[in-house]
Amino acid sequence: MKIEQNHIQDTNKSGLQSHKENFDFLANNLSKKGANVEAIVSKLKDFQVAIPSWALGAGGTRFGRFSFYGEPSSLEQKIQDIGLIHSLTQTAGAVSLHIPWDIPQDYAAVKDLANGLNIKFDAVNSNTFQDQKDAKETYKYGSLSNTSEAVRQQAIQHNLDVINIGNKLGSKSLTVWLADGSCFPGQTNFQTALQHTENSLKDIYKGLPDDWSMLIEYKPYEPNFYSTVIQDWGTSFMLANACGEKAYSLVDLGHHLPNSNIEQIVSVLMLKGKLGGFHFNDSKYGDDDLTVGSIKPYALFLIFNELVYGMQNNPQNPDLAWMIDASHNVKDPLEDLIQSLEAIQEAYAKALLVDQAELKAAQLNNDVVKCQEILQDAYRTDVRPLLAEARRLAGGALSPINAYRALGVRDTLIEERGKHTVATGL
Ligand code: AOS
Ligand code: ZN
Ligand code: ZN
Repeated sequence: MKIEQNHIQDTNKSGLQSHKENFDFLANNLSKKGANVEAIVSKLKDFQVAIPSWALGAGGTRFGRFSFYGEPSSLEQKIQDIGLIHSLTQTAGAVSLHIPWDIPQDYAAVKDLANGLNIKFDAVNSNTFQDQKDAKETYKYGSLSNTSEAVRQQAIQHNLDVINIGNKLGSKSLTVWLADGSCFPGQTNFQTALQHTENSLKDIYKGLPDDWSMLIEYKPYEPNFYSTVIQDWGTSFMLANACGEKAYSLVDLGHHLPNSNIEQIVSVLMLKGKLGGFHFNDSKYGDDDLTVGSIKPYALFLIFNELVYGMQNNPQNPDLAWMIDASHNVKDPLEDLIQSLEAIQEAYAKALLVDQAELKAAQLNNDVVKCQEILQDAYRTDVRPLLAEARRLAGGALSPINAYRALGVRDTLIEERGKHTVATGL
């Protein structure tokens, strides 16, 4: 299935007049406050977030998995699904592949397909947290940190293979997330595990093309429940520094202990030029991978406020690889992704509304109340007409969810692919 431009325009028709009124009203008010509305809308239009190939099927837990029907069963179908949400939102112009779940059979065909849908290949993800079919060594007791040299070599080689695959598709970064750690005190030697990990990462780094970056993800626990080798941003930052200038930390919103000040982590990493990638999701308890903005939208806004500040003030930090890293048990995965994209754009738009000069002046005066007023005034603004306008200008839907339903996308996918489908991957 492909969504044609004229179908999107048809679904937009009935809402166009009221959108125009809402947008003009908001734009007027914001302009009076000194905001450059045109610049904000154009920034929203340019902001693209990668969709990971594992987010397109219904998720699940060890307690069960319920199909949503019509799920993609090949890499081509996954890219087609991203094409569908991209045509409606104009925000999902990239895919992040997971190897070995998504090894292309025919590279030229996969590239052509993505090209035709305006989808780029973002970071490629390696997988050393599962044993692969016919693999000689097992990752049961770790991969890059394993006490066995043969296991470490196999995991290093896998990462080099992933770089090679990504290179053929035009990717420019490798994301390394390790499940390595221990479940019980005494099970591993912390120092040895970290040292092995550092050396292994350095070996992978040696195989990184010049124009590539390596993104090192951290996570405090799960699947290991006592210790994780790369447990926090400090460890990831240290490893990135040890590897070299093309290595960066990657922040996943779900990978922090409760109440961590993620916006401060983002800010420090950007100051040091070491924030390379970002995984969006939301959570109540741990790495819940819920829809972005569904639980803590204010925290998301505060994080975006630091991201925007960093993008404007930290030329030492590279452009970030943005990705949604979510999974869901009870929603249509495509609707879930549309909601996540909307929440990301909303937080970004609100952060763009913060008057940085005014905030700085209030900070210099130690006017604590004023500082809070400035942030909350931006946060409380209903920016949805700005998002809709950015989408409209780019040829997308005024309301992607409504259009998705009106166009009967899921029903068509079920017709095409059948009811009893199982997506590959997680
Ligand atoms: C795992 O918790 C991490 O968030 C990874 O980024 C990602 O979810 C994993 O690589 C998926 O396979
Ligand atoms: Zn992640
Ligand atoms: Zn995660």
